[in-house]
Amino acid sequence: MPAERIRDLQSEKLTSQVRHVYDHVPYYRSLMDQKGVRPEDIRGIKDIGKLPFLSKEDLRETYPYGMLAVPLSDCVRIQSTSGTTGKRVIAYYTQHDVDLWEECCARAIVAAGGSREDVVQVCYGYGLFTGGPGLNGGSHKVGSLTLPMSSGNTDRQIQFMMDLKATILCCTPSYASYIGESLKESGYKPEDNFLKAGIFGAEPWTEEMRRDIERLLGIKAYDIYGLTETSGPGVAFECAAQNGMHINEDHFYAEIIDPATGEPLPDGEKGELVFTSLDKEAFPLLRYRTRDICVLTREKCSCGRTHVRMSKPMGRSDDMMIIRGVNVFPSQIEAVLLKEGYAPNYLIEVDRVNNSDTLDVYVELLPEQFTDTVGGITAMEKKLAGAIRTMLGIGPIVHLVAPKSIKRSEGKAVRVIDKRKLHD
Ligand code: DLL
Repeated sequence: MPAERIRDLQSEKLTSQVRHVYDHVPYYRSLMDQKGVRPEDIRGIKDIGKLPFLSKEDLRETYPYGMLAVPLSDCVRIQSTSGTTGKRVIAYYTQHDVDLWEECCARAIVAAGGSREDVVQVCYGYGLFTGGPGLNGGSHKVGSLTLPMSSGNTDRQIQFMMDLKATILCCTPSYASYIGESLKESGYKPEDNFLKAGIFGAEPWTEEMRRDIERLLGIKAYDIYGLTETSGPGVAFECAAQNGMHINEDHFYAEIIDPATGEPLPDGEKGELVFTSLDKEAFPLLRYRTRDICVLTREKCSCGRTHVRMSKPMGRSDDMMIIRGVNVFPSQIEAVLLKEGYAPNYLIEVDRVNNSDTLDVYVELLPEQFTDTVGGITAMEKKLAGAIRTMLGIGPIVHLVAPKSIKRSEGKAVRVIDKRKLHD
């Protein structure tokens, strides 16, 4: 669709979406009222800047049902983010919303060369995480044979991949790399498998990692982006040009803003990505601040698609990290330390070794916790690591260190050392 027609379509959808949200979500209505903006003031995309922003804090405030825009009985599904302590986001879907989401994922699969002739192996996690269900639904829509593997059990992944001749692999880039290494260790060469493409996302990855994975698996590796708040994966995806991800603009309107001032920035400038879902029914967020830092471009793409492209996320405007595909806030780790009776003197160290994330948490003992039996310390470390694993869903290595041994900062405490070079 030519760009002008897309804009007309977006304007049409936005005006009715704003009315829908205003009429059914009292929380957003009061935000609009506070800003002095009424649904009739929004006549099209040109007016979108008049609307208030939403952020994770608003979702926390309204947990669990406050953002719902339809009766609960119209909803058929929820999905949710990892993490607890009020950071968990619950997304609701009507059947229409599920269809729309799966359609977006189907487009990603087709853009990666998928068709009904393909065998799509989905090893994103199934369950509350959106990765598995999203790509699973997209693959069904395309008519491909879908292998609902979920993540883990790599030996079984490899067995199915080889026996059923999987042609498209969907998982996080770290897991793709791990599968590639495991194939190699099992004696397979890249040309031995039947894969032609991979659709990888949910965490930052570099061009270098792309080349590694492509070489290891003998495939073309495509990026896919999304977040639970907007449905899940499929908000944007790469085409054969592998030069930015096309945003499904007929369903999601994208803006780039200055994260400090909230001012909109022109195409080509780096800033925070903001999404408005134009036709979701149950959980239709308007001007949702993703905290992902990106650049948008409307330059013509060689694939012929006219949808705007986003760069790979280049960082975050908050302190969220993605470790082994799981969203982690330092405050979640701190909450566990306090609950387990430790002082909040800690350091989180994240690294990426052989394309796989490592998480080490250094925690100071209180003087009264100090014990000189090695066994005692090891048991305490194990217990704390278990409590953090329960909170995050991924396990750290905990190092209990002597009281006052973690360097104090004179300004803002430095809690995180991220040694991964995630952005090119
Ligand atoms: O990660 C949805 C998803 C599943 C996307 C499968 C792609 C594939 P959340 O758990 O809510 O949703 O995490 C969303 O992950 O704000 C980004 O910071 C990050 N993220 C997602 N895709 C990419 C990507 C899913 N391709 C958060 N590159 C987002 C870099 C990504 N970061």
